[in-house]
Amino acid sequence: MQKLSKSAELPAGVQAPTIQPANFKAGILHIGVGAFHRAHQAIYTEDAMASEGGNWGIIGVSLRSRDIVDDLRSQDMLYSVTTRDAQGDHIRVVGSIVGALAASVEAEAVLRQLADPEIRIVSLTVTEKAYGLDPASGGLDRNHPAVAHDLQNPHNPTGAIGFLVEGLARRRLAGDSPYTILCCDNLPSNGDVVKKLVLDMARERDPSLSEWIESRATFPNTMVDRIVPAAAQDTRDRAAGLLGVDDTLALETESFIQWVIEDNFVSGRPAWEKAGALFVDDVAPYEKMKLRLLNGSHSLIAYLGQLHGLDYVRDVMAVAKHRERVRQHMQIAAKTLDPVPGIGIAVYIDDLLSRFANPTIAHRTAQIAMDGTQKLPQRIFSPAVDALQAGGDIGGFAYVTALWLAFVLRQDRLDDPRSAELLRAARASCASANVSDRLQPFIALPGLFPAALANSPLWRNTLIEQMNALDAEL
Ligand code: CS2
Repeated sequence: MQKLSKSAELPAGVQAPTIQPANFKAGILHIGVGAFHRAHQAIYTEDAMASEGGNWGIIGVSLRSRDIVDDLRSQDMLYSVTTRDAQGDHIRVVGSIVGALAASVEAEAVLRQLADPEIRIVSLTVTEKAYGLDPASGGLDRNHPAVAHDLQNPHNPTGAIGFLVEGLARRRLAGDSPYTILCCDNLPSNGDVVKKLVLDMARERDPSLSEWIESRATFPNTMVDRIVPAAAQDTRDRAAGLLGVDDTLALETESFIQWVIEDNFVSGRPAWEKAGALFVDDVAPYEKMKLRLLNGSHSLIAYLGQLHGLDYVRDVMAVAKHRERVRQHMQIAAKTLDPVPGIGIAVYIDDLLSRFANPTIAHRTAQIAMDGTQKLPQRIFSPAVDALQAGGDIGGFAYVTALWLAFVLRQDRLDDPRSAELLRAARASCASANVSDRLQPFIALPGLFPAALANSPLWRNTLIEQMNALDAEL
């Protein structure tokens, strides 16, 4: 079958790119051009350019995979996104990506783009673990492989923070303005977090570089939301059926999409509000709501699914007692939130329950279960700390933590940057004779639990109770 390309004729019913990519120059460099970015920011950007113009084409950079870059090049940077829900399928071809680079083999080309003043925004979706954040200090983790490498080799970076800093250093040397750094990963205060990491790394090179970045660059916080499962062969087959051509990069997602952003850009931005993005002064209440209600429940669903042999989120939601657990979890997590302007929490919760149950979306519980050490702090442990301090209900948060530990205890290998430590702790835990000692090897892992939990007898006892209850249940 012929491949998707700019000369492919798209059948009626397929929404063609809303802009002519060739008419737009690049203004954004995006690091992490995976499924989420392509089904979220790339669409907002295309719609914003269609509505208000502006040279905001995206150069998609992949830090590790070359395949995605090769695939984009072989399809003239085009790919399709199908939204699926009760209303049926709607497919569009997206044209906002105007170039692609694989940083592992084209690092200098990436740095040249970062140094080019036409690039006014550098955005990122590289997943939580790629930043090299030390959970205990909130600063740079010097043992993180990319951080360690980039501190030693600042001019030849391999990691996200290293590229950002070297790009900014080149701008400063040339007398140009810095770019806005826009983190779109699911981290609390994601802009503030990345700012601290960038400043930490820059300070190691040259304190005056760090001062320049601090006074000139901006790092708006953002909340991003859209459920975008990793594509499977089914996804590509369905897309080929609708497009009449092959699309190696085809994606499927829900129709829901949300982006809340702080409006603090150094040299302009696309008119993302024309595409539905919400600009606010403070993203924190939105992001807390999303991380604790959506992502926290997602982790609950993922471990329930993994422990009960349920492959997809929708399968977990189809079991009444699990669905009820999820609803209860959202209700106790909602008690830890601040008021969110313009959003009714009860409606938000109902919407989440139906989004998770969407029978047309095949979102693997295994995908969400990955990287627990990177996800649970903001999704489960932080609300647990808030609930503990407010004398509230911590049982639900202890339950998700116990599910995660039960999952870890049952694995021979784990997808998690701290897998070796976790599996060692799991072996020690299994070997302990006394049930109340089973938690200790995990509590002893540095920075795994926030101190407010690790040092709380109430939290530890509740967690042990939940671990024992689960043993009886599983
Ligand atoms: C999920 C998120 O994989 C995960 O951990 O919880 O990717 C989730 O689907 C998105 O944040 C939804 O916006």
